[in-house]
Amino acid sequence: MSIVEAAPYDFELAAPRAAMLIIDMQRDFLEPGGFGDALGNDVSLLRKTIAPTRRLLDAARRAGLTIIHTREGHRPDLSDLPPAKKARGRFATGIGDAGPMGRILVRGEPGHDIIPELYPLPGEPVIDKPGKGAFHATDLDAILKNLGITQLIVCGVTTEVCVNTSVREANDRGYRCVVLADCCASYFPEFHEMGLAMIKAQGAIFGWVSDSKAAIDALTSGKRKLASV
Ligand code: C5J
Repeated sequence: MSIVEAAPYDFELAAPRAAMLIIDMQRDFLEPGGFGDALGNDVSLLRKTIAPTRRLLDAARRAGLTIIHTREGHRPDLSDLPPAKKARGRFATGIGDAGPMGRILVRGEPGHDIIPELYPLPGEPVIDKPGKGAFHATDLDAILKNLGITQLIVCGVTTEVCVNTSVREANDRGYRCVVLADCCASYFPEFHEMGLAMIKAQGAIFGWVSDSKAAIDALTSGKRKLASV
């Protein structure tokens, strides 16, 4: 057992039962010319997460942690895209339409793929999710249960949308989640702060909040604890 210094109190990490969950670090959200950029967002706010997430990913891979990536997107025929989601925002260019990096949030298109800096290694599961939550209409829960995973170290974008939704879903399914503040981001910095505050409020009502350094310390030479969780 290792200790991850976290708020509202230390997170007791059991590495053999922990997975790193990297949410939606896709070109459509993080790169100029993607879906996020087309909506008028400043993607540099999200790109700040790449370096710390990469450092943690390297440490997690060295420690033999299970690594799971997610991508938000839809089938090319859009049969899994609810009309309500397609219509939301009344955007001139929306999900399924042609964008600078191919059809927006459509599986198989360049913009839908994970950014090269964090690209999955062969064997690391990639969960294609049609919704904001990583558990909705996916096999993530089955994969985690079959691997004996009970704890999630969560990174990704955006803090208040897909990260928050996924952490709430995970919490309801009995997983302990620690969300790393510098490995998550929002196009709206105040939503990032509030998204994290909501997770750790009321004695970790949905989970814990920490950072990449504390997680890397725990995975390498971190403080040890003898008790079991
Ligand atoms: C959004 C996400 N914000 N990955 N997706 O539409 O947070």
